[in-house]
Amino acid sequence: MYSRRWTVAAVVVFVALAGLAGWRVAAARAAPAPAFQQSKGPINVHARKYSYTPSRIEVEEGDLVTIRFEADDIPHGFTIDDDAYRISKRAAPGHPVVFEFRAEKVGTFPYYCNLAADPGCKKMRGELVVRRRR
Ligand SMILES: [Cu+2]
Repeated sequence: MYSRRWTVAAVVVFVALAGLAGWRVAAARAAPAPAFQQSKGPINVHARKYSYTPSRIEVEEGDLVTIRFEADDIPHGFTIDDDAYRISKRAAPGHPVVFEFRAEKVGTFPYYCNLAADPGCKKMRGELVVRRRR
């Protein structure tokens, strides 16, 4: 009769082998593409009363994302509240901010303007979509 310890060990070995096999298959399929995509140049995001252009940013998992954030009329913010993406940037007209991050978490993450000077800013919404890499 197998002890509980051996059962656990067998499961660990199985998971490790399955993971390794899966990784090999994925690596072969992905052939020339690097595991992490380099930045494709900045994504320009404009903010003006009271919206973002674009209001949807789509990237792929693993991308190094560079955003150039520019306010066209009054100061605006670009904030994402998430454990994976803690971003809070502020741009004033004529003073764009450029920042980058690694898109490590798949999902849809809202961004918004957190500046309180103009109450209309509360309406500003966009979404960052990080697609799973195939
Ligand atoms: Cu704003």
